[in-house]
Amino acid sequence: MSEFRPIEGNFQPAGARFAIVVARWNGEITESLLQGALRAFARQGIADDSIEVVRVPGAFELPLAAKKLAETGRIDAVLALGCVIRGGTPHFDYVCSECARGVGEVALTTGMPIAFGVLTTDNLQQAKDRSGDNEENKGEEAALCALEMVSLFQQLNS
Ligand code: INI
Repeated sequence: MSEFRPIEGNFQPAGARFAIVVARWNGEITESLLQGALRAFARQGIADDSIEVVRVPGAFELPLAAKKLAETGRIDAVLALGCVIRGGTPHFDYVCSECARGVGEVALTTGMPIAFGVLTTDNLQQAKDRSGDNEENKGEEAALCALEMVSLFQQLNS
């Protein structure tokens, strides 16, 4: 039997602080993603005053706001929440790819976990299906991801 014990995070990092950046585009959906994230945090005992909520115009702006927050020094992880719904032009592809690329770049350049809670869907129904009051909610998934990554980093730093 292997003697290796994997190092992995849990959902209750000590004294952690979070920022949630929410895009206003498709606001009905992104507000539901925010509610999902807040539900997940509350379930894990994260106090409201450990969470900052910041709004930006659209998904394209999420990476820059995440970078700004990461650089404040008062946050341990950022959640980027947005919703891009396919339209009839290539605009969708540009917004999606720049948002995803940017979020990844911010995580790597700042060294901070940035959870990618951005829906990229073909239609409104798909977005509703992934932002409801259940475990499919991608905001909830992003919060759990951020909690786990902060906990993991705390262990790796100790
Ligand atoms: N932003 C979104 O978050 N979702 C969308 O579906 C969307 N569409 O379809 O255009 C969108 N566009 C705005 C974009 O994110 C920027 O805010 C805008 O281009 C200004 O930089």
